[in-house]
Amino acid sequence: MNKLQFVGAVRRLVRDQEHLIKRENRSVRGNSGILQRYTHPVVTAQHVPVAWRYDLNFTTNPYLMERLGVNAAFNPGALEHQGKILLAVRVEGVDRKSFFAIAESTNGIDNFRFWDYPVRLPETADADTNVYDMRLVKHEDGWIYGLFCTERKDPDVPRTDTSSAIAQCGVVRTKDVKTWERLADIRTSSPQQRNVVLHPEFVEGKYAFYTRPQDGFISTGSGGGIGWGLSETIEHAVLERETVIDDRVYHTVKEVKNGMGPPPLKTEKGWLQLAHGVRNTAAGLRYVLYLFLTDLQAPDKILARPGGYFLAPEGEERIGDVSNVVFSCGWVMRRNGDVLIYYASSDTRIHVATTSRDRLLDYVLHTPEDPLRSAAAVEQRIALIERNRAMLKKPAFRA
Ligand code: M1P
Repeated sequence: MNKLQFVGAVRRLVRDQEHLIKRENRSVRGNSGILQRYTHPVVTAQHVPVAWRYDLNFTTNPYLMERLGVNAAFNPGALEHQGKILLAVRVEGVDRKSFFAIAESTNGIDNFRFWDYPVRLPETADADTNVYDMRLVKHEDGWIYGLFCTERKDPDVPRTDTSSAIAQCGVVRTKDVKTWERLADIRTSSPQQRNVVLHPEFVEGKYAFYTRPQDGFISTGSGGGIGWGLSETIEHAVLERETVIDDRVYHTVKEVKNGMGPPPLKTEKGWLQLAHGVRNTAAGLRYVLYLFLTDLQAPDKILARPGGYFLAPEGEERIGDVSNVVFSCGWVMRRNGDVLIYYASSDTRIHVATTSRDRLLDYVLHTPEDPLRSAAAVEQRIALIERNRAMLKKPAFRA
């Protein structure tokens, strides 16, 4: 390639990316009545700016190679800020290191564009090897917090074990989503933590956290449910007591493990909670999303628990780096009650699903609970069939 061809190739890269970013995202046909899916993912590795991946200097990169490739863009925190939808995207380089970068859109459905630079996340004295899955929350104390997983190699395993790691919850805060202050990692009695979420309001005058205690890095051991704990301070948060509020249950969508998704949404009927549940299959772990409702005054008390999953991987969502996974750590409720749910599929790309506060409340309050046995599930379904047969006999349904 000569210099002229190089310039042309760079221009094509930029033009193709603009086309991708500006592509309209239409809702897809087929409606469960619960939520609306969309044709295209909203953010992918290809949305990451060309200047973050290629060396654009002909002299130092005559073949126009990606020098710092990006493998995936997934599991974003989400926030409505100054009229824009911001996603704190987990961008994963080809070297497996994840970092955070803000992508912004006006409508939250398409035209997501990364800001000029990724987030420079301050470190603690104990440097993070890998950081991921940031949950953004506007807390009533006036700060915007980002809680994320920080992972470091386990120092207590034999030298031959090069995989074992320790996962803990890191905390940063900001007012403008540009400058971040790092606080101490959260301390709990559990050996490992992932999926820690800060509740947006004080509870009993304290900071309140949803946790996911776990013994091992992948296997949760004696942990695995969604926990709850309070801390006097946020700067050095310590959860003296952690109680499991939503446990794993045999032969349900959360048999192996579960974890809180984004910070809950406040409604007049309670806090809407989105979580992921994991079960094991011959093909590996399967991650789906489920929903429940908790009490306004006591957010650790579950009021309604619809059975089954709310969203599971479909079509191309089923395939990726870690296949058969949907995972969410960000959603936004707009002032008019519209809800934008950001979920990643198979640890690879980000999608949006839209719904509304009223639909979600209807879903959590009127979807039957998991009956936990096949015979009981049949009775549940027969009761529905009988009600529907009576309905279908009405004149309006005939003709
Ligand atoms: O690979 C699926 C997900 O696995 C982990 O979630 P959990 O701790 O609940 O199993 C996380 O690493 C998450 O980032 C990932 O999407």
